Amino acid sequence: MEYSILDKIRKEYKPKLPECLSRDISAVGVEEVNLDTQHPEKAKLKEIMPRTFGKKYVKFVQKPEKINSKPLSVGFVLSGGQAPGGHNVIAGIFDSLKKINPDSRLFGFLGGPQGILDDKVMEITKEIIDDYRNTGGFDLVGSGRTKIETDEEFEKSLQVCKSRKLDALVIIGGDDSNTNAAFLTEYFAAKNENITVIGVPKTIDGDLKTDLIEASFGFDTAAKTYSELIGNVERDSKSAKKYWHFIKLMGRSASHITLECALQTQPNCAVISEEVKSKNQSLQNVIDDIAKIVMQRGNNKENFGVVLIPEGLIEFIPEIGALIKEINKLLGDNEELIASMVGESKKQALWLINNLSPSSSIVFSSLPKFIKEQLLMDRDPHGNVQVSRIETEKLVESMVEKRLLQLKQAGEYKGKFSSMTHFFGYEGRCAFPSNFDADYCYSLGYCATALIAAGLTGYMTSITGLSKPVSEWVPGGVPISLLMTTEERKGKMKPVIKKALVELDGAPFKTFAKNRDEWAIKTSFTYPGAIQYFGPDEVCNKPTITLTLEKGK
Ligand code: FBP
Repeated sequence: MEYSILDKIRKEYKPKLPECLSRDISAVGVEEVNLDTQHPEKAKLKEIMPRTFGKKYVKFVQKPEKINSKPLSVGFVLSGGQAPGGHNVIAGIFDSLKKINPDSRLFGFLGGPQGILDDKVMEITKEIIDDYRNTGGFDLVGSGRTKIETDEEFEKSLQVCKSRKLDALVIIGGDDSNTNAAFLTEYFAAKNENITVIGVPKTIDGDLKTDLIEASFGFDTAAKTYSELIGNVERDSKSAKKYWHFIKLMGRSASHITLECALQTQPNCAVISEEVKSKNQSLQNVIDDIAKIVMQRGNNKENFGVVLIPEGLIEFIPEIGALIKEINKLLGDNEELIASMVGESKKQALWLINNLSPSSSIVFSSLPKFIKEQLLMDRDPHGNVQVSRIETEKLVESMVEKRLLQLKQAGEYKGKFSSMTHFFGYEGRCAFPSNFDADYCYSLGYCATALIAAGLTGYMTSITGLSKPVSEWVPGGVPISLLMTTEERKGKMKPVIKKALVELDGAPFKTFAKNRDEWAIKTSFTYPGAIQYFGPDEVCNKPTITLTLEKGK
C-alpha cells in the first residue's frame, strides 16, 4: 500500500482525550445520574423492552485505585454509511482495552452486520491499527446495511458472539443500527447471556443527537469538507458571474448538513426541509421562492449564485412525502408479491402506480420521468427511500428555469439564467477526520471500553461539553432505549431511535433565518477553505457552527 505524505504524517497525530479518560482507564468507574427524563412513550417501550428500558444515564469518574483489569474480548461492527473517524473509534477501543489488560482482544466483523451473521471476523493487532490511525473511511473491516431483526438473526448473532467468547459487541452506527443494537441487547438479556452490547453514535447526517449525544461522529468533517467545496464553487461563480449552481447535499432526512454549510458559506439560498414541512409548502412554493431570488439578483445584473438543497427535501414536501409513504406502505404490505416480480421492474412499477390513491397518483404523474423512476427504486434494508439516488437538484433546477421563463414572459425577469447541478455527498464521508472528529472518535472508543468494563449493556457512548476544549469533555453512557420512540417503517409502527431534525426554534436555524435575506440578494459568500490539521487552534480545533450555537461556550 502506498501512502500520501499527509497519510504518513497524520498517523502520528495523538488524539486528545477528556481528562477523566486520559489517566488510568482501568481506574475509571461509572456514576449513575438521576435525570428527570419522563419518556412520553414509557409504558409502550417498557412493554417492548422489559429488560433494558428504564436504565439511567451514567458518567465516568476516576476511582482512587484500579477497578477493571481483567482481559476483555470485544467484537465490533461498522454499520451503515461511512463517516470520518470510524478508524479512530476502533483505535480508541483497541488502545483502552490493551491498557486495561494487554491480553484483551479486539475483533472486527467484516462488511457490516452481515459479518456477524456470517461469522466473518478479523482480529485487530497493533500493526494493523497503527496503519489506520486518524484516517478516513471504513475500509479496515468494511461496512454494510444488513439489518439484524428476526429472532433467527438475533440467535445467530448470539451464537457467533458466544463461539468467539466475546464479552461485548460494539455497534458503531446511526439511528437504524443502534435501534437494532437495542433489540439485540434485549434478546441477549432475555437469554440471560452476559454479553454486553454498546452503541457508538455515527452518521454524517448529524441526526442522532439529544442533550446527551451532542453530535454524531463524522458530521464535523463531512460538513467542513462540503463547505470547502461550496466555498470554492461560490468563488468560481462570483468570478465568472455566469452560472447559478444548484448543490444537493447529503443528509437523508434532517437538513443539519445543509444548515451547517449555509452558516459556513453564506449562499444565496439554502432550503431547509424541516421549514418546508412546517410551513406546509408545496414543491411549487419552494421553486417560486428560489426563482424570486434569482429574479431579484438578475434584475440587479447578478446572474450568478448558489442554492443549497438537502437531499432529504423530497420526502419533506408534503405532497411528495405522502406519495413516498404510500409507496413504502405498498412495498411493505406486499413484500411477497413485489419479490415475485424481481427482474420485472416495469411490471413492478406499473403495479405500484396502479395501486396509488387518486391524490398521490396526480402528484406522481406531475413529476418528470427521471424522478418517477428514482422514486420507485429499491428501498434500503431499513425501508428508507434512497434519497442520494434521487436527483432533486436537477428537479429543482429544471422547475426554477421553467418558472423564470414565465416571469420573463410576464416582463418581470430581466436577467439571464444558466445553471449547473452538483451533488456533494460521497466526497465527504471518507475524508481524513478533522481534529475534532479524530479526538471525538478516539474518546468514544475509550468510552465504549469503559462501559464494557463496567458491565453495562444497552448503552450508547455519550460525551457532553463538546464545544469546550477536549480536556473538559464529560464522557459517559446513555441507555439506548431512552432515545427510542415509535415510528412508521415500511408502513408499520415500529420502535426506533428518534431522528433529531433541525429545530426551527434552535439557535443554528434562527441565526440562518436572521441573515438569509441579506445573503440572498447581496453576494456575501464566505470561503472556509480546506480542513486544517496543523496550525493555530482557531483553524484546527474549531467545532461546527451548529455545535457552537447549540451548546455555546
Ligand atoms: P447513515 O445514516 O448510515 O450514517 O448514512 C448516511 C448517508 O450518508 C446519508 O447521508 C445518505 O443518504 C446515505 O447514507 C447514502 O447511503 P449509501 O451509502 O447506501 O448510498
